Amino acid sequence: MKKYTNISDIILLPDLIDEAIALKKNPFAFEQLAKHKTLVMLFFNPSLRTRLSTQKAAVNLGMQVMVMNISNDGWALEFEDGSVMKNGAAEHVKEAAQVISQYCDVLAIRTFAGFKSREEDYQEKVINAFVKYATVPIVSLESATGHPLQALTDAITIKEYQNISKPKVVLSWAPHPKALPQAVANSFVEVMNLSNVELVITHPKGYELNPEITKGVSIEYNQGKAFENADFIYTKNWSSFTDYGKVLSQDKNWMITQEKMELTNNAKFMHCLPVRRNVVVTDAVLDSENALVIQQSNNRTFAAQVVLKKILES
Ligand code: SN0
Repeated sequence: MKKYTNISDIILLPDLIDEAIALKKNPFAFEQLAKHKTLVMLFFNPSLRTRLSTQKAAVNLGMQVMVMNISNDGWALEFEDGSVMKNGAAEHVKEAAQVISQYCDVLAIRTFAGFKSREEDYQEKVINAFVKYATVPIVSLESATGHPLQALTDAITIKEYQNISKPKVVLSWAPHPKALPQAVANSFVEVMNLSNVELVITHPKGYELNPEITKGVSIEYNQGKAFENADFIYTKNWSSFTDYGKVLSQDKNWMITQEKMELTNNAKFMHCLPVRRNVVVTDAVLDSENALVIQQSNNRTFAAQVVLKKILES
C-alpha cells in the first residue's frame, strides 16, 4: 500500500480485514517492524479516537509518534499555486510538506471539509497537496470527503458481528444541529460496496449523497421501511450535497429510537462517534446491548495498525 487516503487504496478488503483481526488477537506480533520509524500526525481539526487509536497503533508496531495541532500551533498554510502571499498564510504547503517529510516515514493528516465550495472540498485540495509535495506516504485521518480509516474499522466490526453471510446494512441519516461533512457516510458507502452486504441508504429528500458514490445503491426515503429486516443500523448525520453544506432538516422523527430498532432484525447499532445523545440517537439505544459504538472505537486501533503495517512493508 503506497498511501491510504481513499477506500480505493485498499487492495483486497477481505484480506485486510482478516489481517486486522489477527493483529487484534496479537497486537505486538510486529513490534519490531517500525523500530526507528516515525509517524507524524497533523491535525487541522479536533480529534479524540483518531488521534489516540492511531498513536496506539503506531506504538504497537514499535513506531515513534509526533503529533501537531497544526491549525493552532503551526504557520497558516497556503495551498494555491502562484499566489502572492500578502495575507494570512505564512508558509506554502510546497515547503511545509517537504520539510515535514524529512522528519517522518509516514505522514497522517486530518483536514475536514471547509464548506466554502463543493468543488474545492471534492477536489480534496489540502490532502492532495500533501500527497503531491510530501516525499513520504500519506494517511487520511478524515479529509474533506472521506474517512477511510473509520470505514475500514466499520467493515471490520461488521465482519466480527455478522451472523449471516450477507447481512442487511442500513445507513441512516439522523438529525444534527450543525452542518457536518459527508466524509464518514461517503467512505462507509464505498467500503460497503466492496463487501458482501445488502446496503440501503435512508435519508430525507435533499440529503442524497454524491451520486458518483451511491451509484447502484438502493435509497429508501421511508426510514421505517428501510429498517425492516436490517441486521446493522449505521447512523450518521451529514449536511446536504446538492445544496452544499446546508442543514435542510432537523426533523426529530429521524432520530434513532428503540421503537425504530424494533422494526429491524434485532439489528446492531453503529455510529463512528462523537454522537449527540437524544438528538441523533436516544439514550436507550446507545446504552443498549445492541450498540456497538465502543467496540467500533476499539477497532480503530487495528484498522490504523493494519494500514500502517501495509504501508511500512511496501
Ligand atoms: C465529524 C464528522 O465528520 O461528522 C467527525 C466524525 C468522526 N463529526 C463532528 O464534527 C461532530 C461535531 C459535533 O459538534 O457534534
